This record gives sequence, structure tokens and C-alpha cells, in this order.
Amino acid sequence: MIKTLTRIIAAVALLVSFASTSIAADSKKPIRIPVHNWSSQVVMAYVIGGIFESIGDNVEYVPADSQAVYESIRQGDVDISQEVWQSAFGASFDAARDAGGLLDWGDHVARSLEDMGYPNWVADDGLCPGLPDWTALQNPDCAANFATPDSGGKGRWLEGPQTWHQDLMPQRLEALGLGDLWTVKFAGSADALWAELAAAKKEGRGTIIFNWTPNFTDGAGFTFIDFPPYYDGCRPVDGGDGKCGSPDGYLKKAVNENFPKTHPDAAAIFKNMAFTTGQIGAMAALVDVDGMTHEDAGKKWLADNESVWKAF
Ligand code: TMO
Repeated sequence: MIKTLTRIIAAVALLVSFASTSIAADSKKPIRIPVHNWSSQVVMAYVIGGIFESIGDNVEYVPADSQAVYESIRQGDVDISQEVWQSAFGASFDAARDAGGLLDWGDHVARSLEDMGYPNWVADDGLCPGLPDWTALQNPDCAANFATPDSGGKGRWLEGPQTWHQDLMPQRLEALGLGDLWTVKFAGSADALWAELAAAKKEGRGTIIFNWTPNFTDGAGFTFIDFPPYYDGCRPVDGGDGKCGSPDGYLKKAVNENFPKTHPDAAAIFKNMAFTTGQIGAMAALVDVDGMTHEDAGKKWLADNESVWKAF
């Protein structure tokens, strides 16, 4: 009797374990991966999509606003975020996590910096002595070397698309007392920033643009300006006086809270996924230097880096 019971219990246990294995398999419902408007993020979407497809999952690429996406993930309309940049999106990420429904899924190996800077030839040509210290920008002779037809005689900072930081840079410029000498214009796209680098070089004029690392410009002669250090709360949106640069920031991942339940295998891989500065810079370079499409760049990156991603 006891023996039979033991056998039944063992059989039931075996059945339960089989059942739970099949319950744990990933749903075939497409994993919705957001696509934004800078190259590494888009290439990484295809890299991650390719990895998920390699385990038999389905994926869908969803064009999304880079601020609103955290609310979309919280609501369950998008499943993951592969590049949460602290400076640009930390506040939106925090708000969605605190409201519930969005989980912090860990950091990449790479740290991030998103700030104004210049190609090194600008300093080499003596267009603004004293850079990268921001106080060099107080010199009217410096500012004059960065004027453009649209800048009203002032030096121009070319910010990225306004969806990334809203009024952060105009506020900073005013807070630092640079408003009489400098003005901020917004680029329509990341490509417009890279076109500005080429145009300024051709015309031999100074240029200050918004840029970031990891990016294809890493190691290609680009220097970020040293602004007064960032601290929590220094920005006007956080109640501060705005006299600060951008943080030495995280580069994070996020998921909807149900994603680890509907797609446990993909979620486990995504949790382990942690790209380095060099790996992310290379993803961007395939598009912005080599001219590939984002999708082809994703495929090439996967083909060239099998040992990297198979380890996740
Ligand atoms: C969010 N970005 C990388 C463009 O700074």
C-alpha cells in the first residue's frame, strides 16, 4: 500500500514536472521591441530580436517615442527597453517603475555619457582656447567662432532632437550665464548631428554638438565639455539651479512585469545581456560609418559576435 502510494506520488511528481516545463516555455506571441532614433538602439533591437528568434521566439519591432516608451512598457504595450540612458530617460524610467508594471532588468557593462562636445580639430585649430573646461565658453572670441547663419550672431550649440532632453540644454546655457554669447538649436535627427560635424570641418568653423558614448565617435577624436559636476537634483526639472553637466550615467535595460512570465527563456537571456562600450559603439558604426541598414547591421553584428551573445 505504502509502496503503491509512493509510486503514485512519484508518477504525479514526474507529471507535474513535465507540465511545468511546458508551461515555462516561451509564448509564441511576438516580443515587442522598441525602435527609437539613434543607431545603436536600433541595431541593438535587431541584435536582440535575432537572439530571441534563435530560441524560437517571435519578435515585432515597434517605433516608439524614447520618453513615452517607459509608460508604454508599464502598460504592457511594449515588452522591453534595451537602452535606458540615465541622463535622457532616467526620470521617465523612474516614474514608470514607481507607478508599477515596469521592472529594472539590470545594467549593461558600458557606462554612459550624454553631453555637449566638439571634434578635436576644433581645439587643435585654436578656435576656443581653454576647452574642454566650460568656462572657455565665456570668451566672446570663442563664441564668435561658433556662429552659424541661424544663430543670430551668437555661438551655436546643436542639440539633438528635442524629444531627448526637452529644454535641458537651453536651461543649462542660461543657468551658466552664457545666454548673451550662445544659443541652442535642435537637430531634427541624429543624422543631422553627424552632417554638422562634416559641414563644420569642410567650412573650417567651430562646432559644438550633442553627442554620447557609447557611440561610433568613441576613439574618433571627439571631446565632451567639462561642465560643473552633476548631482541628484541639480536640474531645473528636479528643482535645481541647472548649473550642472550630465551624469556619469548607467545604461540600463527594462521589461514589463509580465514579460518574465510570458517569455521566461527570453527574459532570462535579456537579464544576462550586458554589452560593453566597444560592442555598442561597433553596432552604431556599422550604420553611421559603414552605411549599412540597421537590420543588416544587426545581422552582421550577430554573425561576427556569436561567442558574445551565445554566452547570454
Ligand atoms: C539617448 N541618446 C543616446 C541619444 O543620448
